[in-house]
Amino acid sequence: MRISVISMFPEYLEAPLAASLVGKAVNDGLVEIEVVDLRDFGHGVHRTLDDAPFGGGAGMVMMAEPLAQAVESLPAGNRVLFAAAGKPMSQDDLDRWAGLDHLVLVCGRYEGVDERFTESLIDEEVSIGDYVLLGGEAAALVAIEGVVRLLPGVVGNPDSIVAESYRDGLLEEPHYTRPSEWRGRPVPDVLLSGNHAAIDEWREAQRQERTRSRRPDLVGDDPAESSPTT
Ligand code: JF5
Repeated sequence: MRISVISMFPEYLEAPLAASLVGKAVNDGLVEIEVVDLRDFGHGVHRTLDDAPFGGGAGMVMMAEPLAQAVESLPAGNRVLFAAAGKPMSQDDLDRWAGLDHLVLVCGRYEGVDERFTESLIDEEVSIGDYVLLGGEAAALVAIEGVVRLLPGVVGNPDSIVAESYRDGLLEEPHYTRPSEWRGRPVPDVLLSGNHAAIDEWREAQRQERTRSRRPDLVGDDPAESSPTT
C-alpha cells in the first residue's frame, strides 16, 4: 500500500514516520509513505498558500488552487482531509483505508481550507476528536499508525490485532505482569489460578464494567442519548 501525506510542514512528519514499527514497515517494504511539501505548489515568489477569509473574520484560509495542484500531482487515491469539523474517525475507517492501494492524507492549517477544494477533490473529511489542533499533521500520524498496524506482516501476532479495545465494541480488560505483588498491590487472584475458563469470564466482566463506567456511549447507556421526557 502507498500513503501520501500533503503538508506545509514535512519536517513535522519525518521523525515519527521513521521511528518504531511504522518505520520498520516502511523499511520492510510493507508500505510506501511519501510526504508532499505543499509549499512547492504555493503562489508567487513567496509560495503563498493562504489568504484572508471572504466575509471577514480572524485568521487565514488555505487557498484551493495550491491544494488542488498538490492532490492532482499524485495518482488517484482515496483523499482524506483532517479537520476539527470532520466526521469522527473510527476503527471502521482505518480498516477500510488499510485495504486501499493508495491513501492520500491532506493536512490543513490556519483557520481551515477553502470549502470549494473540499467539495471538488476530497472524499472524506474526518476529525480525530473533539478538540482543536494547529494543523492536521498530528491527526494524519494517528491515522497512519492505525492503518499501518493492520497491514499484513507489520504486527507479529495477529491475535494482538483482534483482541483489542473497539474490536468487539468494548474497552480492553486490565493487564498485569511480574512481580505478582508490586508496592503492596497484588495481581487479581484469578489470573494466577490457572483456571482459563474463570480467567476468560473475569476478563469479559472487566471489559463490560470498564466500558459501562468509562464509555457508556459504547453500550447504549449514554446519558447524552437518553430519550426526551416529553
Ligand atoms: C486543522 C485547519 C485542520 O484540529 C484539527 C483536528 C481535530 N481533530 N481532528 C482534526 O485539525 C487541524 C486545523 C486547521 C485544518
